[in-house]
Amino acid sequence: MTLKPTAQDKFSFGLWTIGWQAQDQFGGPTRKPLDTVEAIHKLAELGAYGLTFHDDDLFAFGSTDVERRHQIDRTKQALAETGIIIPMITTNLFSHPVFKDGGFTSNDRDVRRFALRKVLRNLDLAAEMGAKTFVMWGGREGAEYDHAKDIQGAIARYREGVNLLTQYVIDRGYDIKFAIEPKPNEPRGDILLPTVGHAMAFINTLEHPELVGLNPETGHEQMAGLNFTAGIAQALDHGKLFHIDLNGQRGVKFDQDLVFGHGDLFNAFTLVDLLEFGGPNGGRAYEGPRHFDYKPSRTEDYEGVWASAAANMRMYLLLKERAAAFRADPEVKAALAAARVDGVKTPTLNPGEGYAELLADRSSYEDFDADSYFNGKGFNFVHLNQLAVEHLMGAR
Ligand code: GLT
Ligand code: MN
Ligand code: MN
Repeated sequence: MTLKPTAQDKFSFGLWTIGWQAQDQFGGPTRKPLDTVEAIHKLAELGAYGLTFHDDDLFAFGSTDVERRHQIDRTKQALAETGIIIPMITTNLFSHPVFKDGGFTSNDRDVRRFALRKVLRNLDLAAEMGAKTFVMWGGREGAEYDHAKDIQGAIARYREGVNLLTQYVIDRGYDIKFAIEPKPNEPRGDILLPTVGHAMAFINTLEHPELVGLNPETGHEQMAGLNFTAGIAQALDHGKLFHIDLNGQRGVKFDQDLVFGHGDLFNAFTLVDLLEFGGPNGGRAYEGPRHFDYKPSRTEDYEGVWASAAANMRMYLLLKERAAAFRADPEVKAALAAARVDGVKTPTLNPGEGYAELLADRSSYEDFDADSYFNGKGFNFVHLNQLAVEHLMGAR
C-alpha cells in the first residue's frame, strides 16, 4: 500500500478550509486570502482529486453577474488544466447578516424566500460544475432561546424548503442529490437537526427522501459526545451516507476542525476501518469522496496550511494501512471469532419462525440457563480491543 495520495483515493477539500484566513471570535485573520486557481493547482500537486466550495467562497456575496462569471470561468480553466473535479457544492446561508436567524427557518419570511432563491441559483451552478452532491449545513438554523423559535414550525419550514429543492432538481433533470450536515451547536446555541439520528428521522418525512441523505462531520458528532463510527455505520445501514466530512475533535468542546486523526485517533481508526473494510462482504462500505473539512490552525502560515492539507491525506492512508493489517492478522481473526462478532449477523428467529414457535421453544426460555452468564461466558472484547490498539500503534 502506498502513502502517496492519488485520484483513486478520492480526497477532496473545501475551498473554505485551505482558504480560511484564520479569523476567530478573538482576533482577525493571520493569513492573506487564497486564490482559487492557486488552490486548485496546489491540491492537484498534493494528490487530491476534488475541490468543493460555497457560492460565497468563489465570488463575494452580492457579486455582479460579470464578476461571478469571471470567477466561475477561471475556476473551470484551472480544473481543466489539473484534472481536479468538483464533487460537491454547498450554499452559504450563514455568514451574511441577513441570515442571523437562519435561512430556511428564519422567523422572517422574506429571508426564507431569499435563502431559497440563493440556493436555487447555486443549484444551477452545481449542475454547471458537474457536482453530484449538494451539501446543506444549517449552521444558523436554530436558536439561543427556547421561546424564540417554534421548533415544530421551523422544522415544517425546513421540510418545505427541502421539498422545493428536490422538486427543482427533478424538474431540471439535474443529477444531484442532497446531503444534510448535522451539528449540535455553534454558531447557534442549539442547531436544528443536531445529530445524524435527528437528520435521518427528518429525511423520512420529506417528499423525496431518496434524493436526500447525510454529510456527517467527524467533529460534529463528537461535539455531542457521540461515537462517529457508530453513527456512520447506522447511516450506511439506512443507505444515507451520501458524503462525509473528515476532521479531528478532542472531546466535547467548541468545533475544533483539526486535521483528520489529530483528535480522537482511535475513533478515526475505526472509521477508516469501517469505510474501507466494512462492506457486507468485507470490501469498501463507502465509495464517495473522502472530504476533509478542517481548519488549518491560526498559528500556521501557508507553508503550514499545505503541510496540514497533506497531513489529512497521509493520516487517512496510514489508518487505512493499519486497518488492513488489523483485518489480515490471524490473531485478530481468532479474537473476532472468540468475541463472536459475526454472531450478530445471524437472525434471532429461525426461517419462518414467529412468536408462536418462539413461545413453544422451551430451550429459549424455560430450559435456558441465564445464570450461566454469571461468573462465566465472557465476551473477550477487551483482548480484541488491545489487538486493535496495538495495530494502531504499529506495535504488531
Ligand atoms: C462551515 C461548517 C462546515 C460545513 C461547511 C458547509 S461550512 O465551514 O463549519 O462544517 O461543512 O456548509
Ligand atoms: Mn466542524
Ligand atoms: Mn463540515
